[in-house]
Amino acid sequence: ARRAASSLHSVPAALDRQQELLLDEMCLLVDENDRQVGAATKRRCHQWSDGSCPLHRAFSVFLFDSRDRLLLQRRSDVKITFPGNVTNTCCSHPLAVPGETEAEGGRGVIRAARRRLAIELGIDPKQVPTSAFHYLTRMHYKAASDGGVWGEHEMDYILVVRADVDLAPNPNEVKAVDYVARHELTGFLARLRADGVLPTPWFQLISDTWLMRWWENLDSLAQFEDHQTIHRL
Ligand code: DMA
Ligand code: MN
Repeated sequence: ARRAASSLHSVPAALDRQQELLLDEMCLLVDENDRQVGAATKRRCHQWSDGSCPLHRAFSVFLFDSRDRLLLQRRSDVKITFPGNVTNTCCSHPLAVPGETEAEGGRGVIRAARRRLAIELGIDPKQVPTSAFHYLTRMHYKAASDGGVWGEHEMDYILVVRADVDLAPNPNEVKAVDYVARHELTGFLARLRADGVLPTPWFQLISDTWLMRWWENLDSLAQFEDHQTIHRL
């Protein structure tokens, strides 16, 4: 006989096999001043307990095309943290591998960003040369994901990229992509919210704090580059 539907509630959701393998990646542990203090698995870095998890380095890419549209993604339903949420173009972590640990000028996170733009969205790294990146600033924030099992506690480098790219989204990572014009963003997010699709907490924080000012000044982003301040949000 089939089990009663109510028993589903007591069965923890199995992790997606591909996403589970990625939990073995080694992320970079940093202190509150973004000095590297070690490395730990992606699993360990995102295990939420007592209202926190280990602080690690991360990046958030905002890609704008030549028509000044922002590329947004919806996270796949098998992502371990914030599945199904709408968010900026691409987010991930620099790893404990040669090149990606380099803090100077954001060079390590830019390398990691080009790697993940290819993995998540199928963007050829040649279409996003290092020279197309602007490392603007850093944000230190913390957020629990649903269920209180997983969460984020990151030193997040914010990277703006200006490029026209060809997309081939990886369905294990991304379930939808959209280019959105500046005047469309509020309505676009409101329509998704009405359908139960939430923004990620970091995208919400960055949008609330800076996004429109950058978006209005895409041709003069250098004025927003601040590699000294760490914003605590
Ligand atoms: C982690 O993003 C980085 C930020 C800024 C939240 P993620 O959960 O999308 O990482 P990954 O793509 O490596 O799973
Ligand atoms: Mn993280």
